[in-house]
Order: sequence, then C-alpha cells, then structure tokens
Amino acid sequence: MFQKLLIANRGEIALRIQRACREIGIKTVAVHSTADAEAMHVRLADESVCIGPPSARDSYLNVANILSAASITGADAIHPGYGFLSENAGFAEMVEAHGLTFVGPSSAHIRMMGDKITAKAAMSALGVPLVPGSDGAVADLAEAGEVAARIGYPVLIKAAAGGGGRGMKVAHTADELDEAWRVARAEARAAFGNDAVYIEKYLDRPRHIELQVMADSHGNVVHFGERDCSLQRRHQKLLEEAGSPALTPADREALGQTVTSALAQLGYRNAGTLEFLFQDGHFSFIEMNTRLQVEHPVSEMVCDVDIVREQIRIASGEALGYTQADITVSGHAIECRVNAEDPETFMPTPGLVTAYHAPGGLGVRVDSALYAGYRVPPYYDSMIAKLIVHAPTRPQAIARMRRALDEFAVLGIKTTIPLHQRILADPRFQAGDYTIHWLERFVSEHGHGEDAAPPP
Ligand code: MV4
Repeated sequence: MFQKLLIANRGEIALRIQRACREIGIKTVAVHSTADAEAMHVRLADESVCIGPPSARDSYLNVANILSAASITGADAIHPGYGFLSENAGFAEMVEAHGLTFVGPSSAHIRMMGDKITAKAAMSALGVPLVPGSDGAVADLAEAGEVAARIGYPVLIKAAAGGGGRGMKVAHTADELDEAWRVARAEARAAFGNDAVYIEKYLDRPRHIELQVMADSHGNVVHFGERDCSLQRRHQKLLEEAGSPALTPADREALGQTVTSALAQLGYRNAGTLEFLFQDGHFSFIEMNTRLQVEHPVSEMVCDVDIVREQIRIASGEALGYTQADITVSGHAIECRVNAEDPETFMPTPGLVTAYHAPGGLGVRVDSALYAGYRVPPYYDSMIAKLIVHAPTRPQAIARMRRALDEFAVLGIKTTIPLHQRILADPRFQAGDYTIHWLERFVSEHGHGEDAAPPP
C-alpha cells in the first residue's frame, strides 16, 4: 500500500480523497493555488505545497509543478479527482514515468475513451448497444447525407473529441444537414483542434443513465448499479439519483452483465462510468468517463461501498475481494449539487460565507469543504457542497432531502438550495417522470431568470 498520496485537486473532492486515505493509513499531500491558501483541503492535509497563481491553467493544470510537489514531498501516488487532469492521458503517463502510481485506469484506456469514436467502436465490438449511426468518423457532407438517409432524420453530428455536450449539432431534415455539418466541423476544430465528427440518430426525449463500474488489475469487474443524471441544465448536472426511477432491478442486472463482461474483455482497471441514453426501453451507450465522478456518493450510499478507497486499493495492486453477488443495491439515494450561483439566473455568486450550518441526522451526508468565514473564490467551479441522502424508498429519500435542504444554512452568498427545494416539491419530479429536457423547461416555466437566455 502507498505511504503518501498527493491529491491533485481542490474543494470537496480533495477532502473526500483525504478521508479515504486517512482511513487506510496513508499520509496526504495537498496542492493549492495562491487563491486556495486558506482552503479546507489545505488545512486538513498532512502536508501542502503551493503550485501556482489562481488561474487553474497555472496551478491545478500545471503538470510540472504538480510532479515537483510529489517529488519534494516523497509521495508515491497521485489521485487526480475529477475535472482538471483526471482524464488527461499524457498526465497519467508522466506520473508513471516519474515512478509514481496514477490512481486511475491505464493511459491507453483514458486515451481510447477520450476519443468518442474509438470508445464506441470498442464497446460495440464487445456487445454494448449503441445509438444507430455512422460506423466511425464521417469524411464529408456526401457521406453524412448517406448515413442520415440510412438511419433517418433527425440526426446529431458530434465531435469525436467532444463530450459533455460541446460540439454537437442537430439536423432535423435533409435541408438542415449542410448547415449543421459545417457548423459542427468548425466548432470541433476550434474547440478541440480535431474536426473528426460522427453521426447518430437524434433521440428526442432520453433519460441520461450511467453505470458505475470498478475493475481490479486481476481481471475482476463489478458494477455498483446505475445513476439517473437526467436533471441537468446546459450539461451541468444538478441532482442525481441511485437507482433510476425508470429502471427495474432486472434492467439493472441485464445492463450490468453486458457492461462488466465488456470491461473484463477490455482489461479495464479502476473506476469508470458508462453513459447511456435510455429511451423507449432501450439503452444506447454514448460515452465512457475514466475518472471518479462528482455524483459517485449516491452509488456509495445504495451499495454501502467506499469507491475512493477501492480506487486506491486497486491502484496499489490489491484485488477487489468480492464479486457481483456480494453487492446489493438497497434503498434510494439522491444528491443535490449546491452551487454558489443565483438560483434564478445561474450567475456565479463568489464571496464571503458569513455563516454555515450543515444538515445532519439519519441518512444525511454532506461532502463539502465550506466553513463559516470562507471566501468562495471566483476562479473555479461554482459547486460548494453536495448534499446526499439515503432512505429505504424513493419517497422517503425525497422527504429526507426536503428536510435536509430546510436545515442547510449557507449565508452571505446566494446558492442553488432554493431551486432544489422547488424541484423536490414538484409532482412531476416526485413521480420520477422526467427526461434530460425537463429541468430547462421547469426553470423557464417558473418565471425565473427573465434575464437568462432561453434554452438552446
Ligand atoms: C445525444 C442526445 C440525443 N441523441 N445523442 C449531450 C452530452 C453528451 N454527453 C451526449 N449528449 C447527448 N447526446 C443522441 N444520439 C442528447 C444529448 C444530450 C444530453 C445527454 C445527456 C445529458 C444531458 C443532455 C442534454 C442535451 C443533449
């Protein structure tokens, strides 16, 4: 097992990783920008190193400074958290080249899944179902027309280097294809420096369902059930559930079987998440994330597992030590992402937190690096806390979340807590009857955000 682990991240996820390390008995090294000198992840670490100025590019994305910090503190492993360098194959390679262990998959698998075309080809070859679409990259407009005619309109043109919603264009009819093709290519080239695109049938009202998997370096692969992440606005998830209100245990078992078998054949290692669109009873794989995800706690709660602890154990060469038969999904979990944002306009609200009181009680978990007197910096992501509840049934989880949100006090700055309260009070949400488009409509229908642009 590792002696000392460097956490190349900040905020709640840096604390989350420190907590796992402390329970295993591993010393922790925090890295921080000058803007984060007073941050909780620095205060609670065994050691800390300043790695640069506020701009993430010069600090949390500064590979040379992070490797230097690992070297001077004698760390033997690096956990990247989510965002920042977590899905950077070159960084994983550099970490290993310096004789340290990267807590994550092989750089080859990070690279494979980073390109959505190679990710889909690999998964399809292993029996994972895809959305009907092009077989790989589409070379020109003529080929795009042939693919669209074969699969039928509407179609979606996607960037191979995209993901997270960037570089996508819909063509509802053949008339729109030319324009969508040119815009998608240009955006892909500008955003990613890679204009490779592919085409899929456009699904108009899917749910976004993802499966959490864990694989060790001895060929064992398990899954921790699915999460429903359909409640998002502009590709920012706001609330996640485990399990999905739309799936039966039999659906989960069938999907889990397909996915774990595919990943075992691929030789995948460490945590991963396969993203699916679910519509009309069918799952279609769209992307795989090769990192720990923000919403991992809902899976931890329903499976009673410490995903970060498992990541670290596996990275050090240990075996999972249990099989799928030992994992039961029990009860229901919900996570609300609390952001330092105006709940009506979604404008960031950095500033001083004058008072802070976290909710508690049975089945309530708060993952946050916030404290009274902390100043939320304007330089990074606006998420300041994750409120997670677990209860025997979905209605009980909703009731528990509503009372926990009522207890939660973050004073001095506006947060998204009032928006979560409105969502949880809505009958459509309570019925579990929503798609990826529901939240955008909910936000505009409630007469809020008159200054905000309409949904794209
Ligand atoms: C789609 C789709 C409809 N049909 N693919 C958006 C982000 C990227 N991960 C994939 N995305 C989508 N792919 C087909 N063939 C709709 C979306 C999509 C979406 C997916 C998941 C969560 C939120 C979304 C919001 C808008 C569009």
